[in-house]
Amino acid sequence: MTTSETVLARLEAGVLHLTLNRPDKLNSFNEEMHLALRAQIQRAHDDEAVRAVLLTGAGRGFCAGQDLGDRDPRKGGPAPDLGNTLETFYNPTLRLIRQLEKPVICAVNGVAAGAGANIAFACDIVLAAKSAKFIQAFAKIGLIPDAGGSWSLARILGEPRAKALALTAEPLMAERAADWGLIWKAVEDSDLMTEATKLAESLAAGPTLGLGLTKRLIQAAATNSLDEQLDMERDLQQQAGRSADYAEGVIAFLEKRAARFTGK
Ligand code: LHQ
Repeated sequence: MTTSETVLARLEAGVLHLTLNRPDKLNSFNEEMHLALRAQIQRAHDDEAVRAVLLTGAGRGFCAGQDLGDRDPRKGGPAPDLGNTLETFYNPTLRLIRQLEKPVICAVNGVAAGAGANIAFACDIVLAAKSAKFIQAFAKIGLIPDAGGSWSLARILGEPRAKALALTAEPLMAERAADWGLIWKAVEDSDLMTEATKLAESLAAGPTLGLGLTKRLIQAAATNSLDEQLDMERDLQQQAGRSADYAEGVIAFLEKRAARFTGK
């Protein structure tokens, strides 16, 4: 696994805490940080001890998207191939987050701009500090919304709001993002990490096999017909019904005690 100071990682109580850590650059992505984040998400896939992920940023920002200093046009040379940058760095990580059958919580601690905003929207549950804002900064530099942003904004918000945000690059404050359903909750700045950690730990202690199947099911609903979805619910419920966590959940209910889930 790639280890790097650009992404701090700590496994505690089943939660893999990941902190984007280039605070002087508002945690914008360079190649090292891309690879380090990808390696940690892959670790979350591979390591049974990881039962939830909590992603946040160090310092006053969450993530300002791509490090624009990395490809300074003043240095000359041919125009960069940004499609290749997406294919090599962003898209594999976005896909890994969506495919990970464990809850991914995002605690947006400050400004989230460009790909930084859209990586947050790819996570399963997003909490944001009330002072945080989301900016589709691409329009200011002649680019299009990437890192899945054109997909998630259009799906979650519908065309009118998606287009206005993407075309104007106007900042969207956390509370309005929550009102619009783009994120789960806006919380007091001082409560963000306590609340996000509590949520992540409670999910990590939950029936994570069933939670993972639930994530798969809800994501599939975006493209499935009702018939396809009903078939999928049948198949995944069959699988969930055979899990140790289902048996434990029912027994705990009947015995009027807290369940001890193992994620199996
Ligand atoms: C930064 C950055 C940054 C480097 C702040 N890079 N240093 C793009 C191209 C390639 C492949 C495919 O994908 C993409 C995807 C993208 O993400 S494109 C969008 C890239 N991001 C942006 O356009 C956002 C640029 N940043 C901003 O507009 C502002 O910094 C925001 C609105 C995020 C925050 O504003 P302030 O709170 O006023 O902070 P600041 O601007 O003073 O930034 C603090 C420092 O961070 C500053 O450095 P300095 O040495 O002067 O203190 C900035 O230069 C640096 N920084 N974003 N993306």
